[in-house]
Amino acid sequence: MHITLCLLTRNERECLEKIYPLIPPPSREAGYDDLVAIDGGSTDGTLEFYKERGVRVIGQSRRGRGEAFLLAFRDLQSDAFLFFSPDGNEDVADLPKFRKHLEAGADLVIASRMMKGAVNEEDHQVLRMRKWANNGFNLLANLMFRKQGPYITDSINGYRAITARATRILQLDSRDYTIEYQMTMRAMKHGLNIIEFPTVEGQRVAGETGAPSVGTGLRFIRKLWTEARIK
Ligand SMILES: Nc1nc2c(ncn2[C@@H]2O[C@H](COP(=O)(O)OP(=O)(O)OP(=O)(O)O)[C@@H](O)[C@H]2O)c(=O)[nH]1
Ligand SMILES: [Mg+2]
Repeated sequence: MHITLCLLTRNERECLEKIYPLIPPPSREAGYDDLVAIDGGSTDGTLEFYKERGVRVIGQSRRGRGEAFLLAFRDLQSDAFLFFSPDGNEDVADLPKFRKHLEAGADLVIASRMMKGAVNEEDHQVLRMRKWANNGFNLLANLMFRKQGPYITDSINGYRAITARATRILQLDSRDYTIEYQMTMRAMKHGLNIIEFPTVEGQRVAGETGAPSVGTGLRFIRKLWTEARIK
C-alpha cells in the first residue's frame, strides 16, 4: 500500500525548524512512501524552508485546513494519506503506527488523545475546557451517526490517515478546521472501519494557533447540525 505523508502548514517556519529534522525520510519502516507539504499561503519563510530541503509543496489558492485535505485527495495519487501538523502537538514517534492498521483494512485511522493510555495537552490542568468540549462533540457524533464498531474517542483530532477509497465514498467538502469532524461523522454514517490508537499530545513548540477555541467550537456545532440534516 502506497501511503503519502502530508505536512500541513500555514506560517510554521519556527516549528518546522524544530520538528522537521525529527521526521524520517520515506520508507516502509517510516510508515509512508512519499512526503508532500500542503501549504496554506505561508509568508514567514516556511516555503523557503521546504525549498532548501527539496520538499515538494502543493500551494493552496484558498486558505483553510480543510482545503489542504481536499487538495491532497484531488491532486495526489496514493492509496492512503497520512496527515501530520509539524507544530509540536503530534508525536513523530507515532508516524509508523498507521500503516499496519491501513494494511489490515482500516478505512480511517485516528491517533486518539482521549482513549485509555493517551495524554491530552490539558490533562495536567484542573480545568480542561477544550477536552470537555471535544468529549461533548465525540458523544454527539457517536450517538447520532455510529452504526458499528467501537465508540470513537477523538472524532476531531487531525493526526489521522484515510484511504483514497474512503475519500471517494465520503465526498468531503469542509474547507476549514471542521474537516476532521466531518470526516469522522461521515465515516460513521457509512459504517466504515475506524480504528484508533492512543497518542501523547504535546504543546505547540512555537508560533500561535490559527484556531481560536470558541469560534472553532461554534463551527463544529454548525457542522454537526448540517451532517444531521443530510443523509
Ligand atoms: N495547509 C494548511 N495548513 C493549515 C492551515 N491553517 C492551519 N494549518 C495548519 O494546521 C495545523 C494545526 O493548526 P493549529 O493552529 O496548530 O491548530 P491547533 O492545533 O488546534 O492549535 P494549537 O493548540 O495552538 O497548536 C498547523 O500545522 C497549521 O499550520 C491552512 O490554511 N492550510
Ligand atoms: Mg496545533
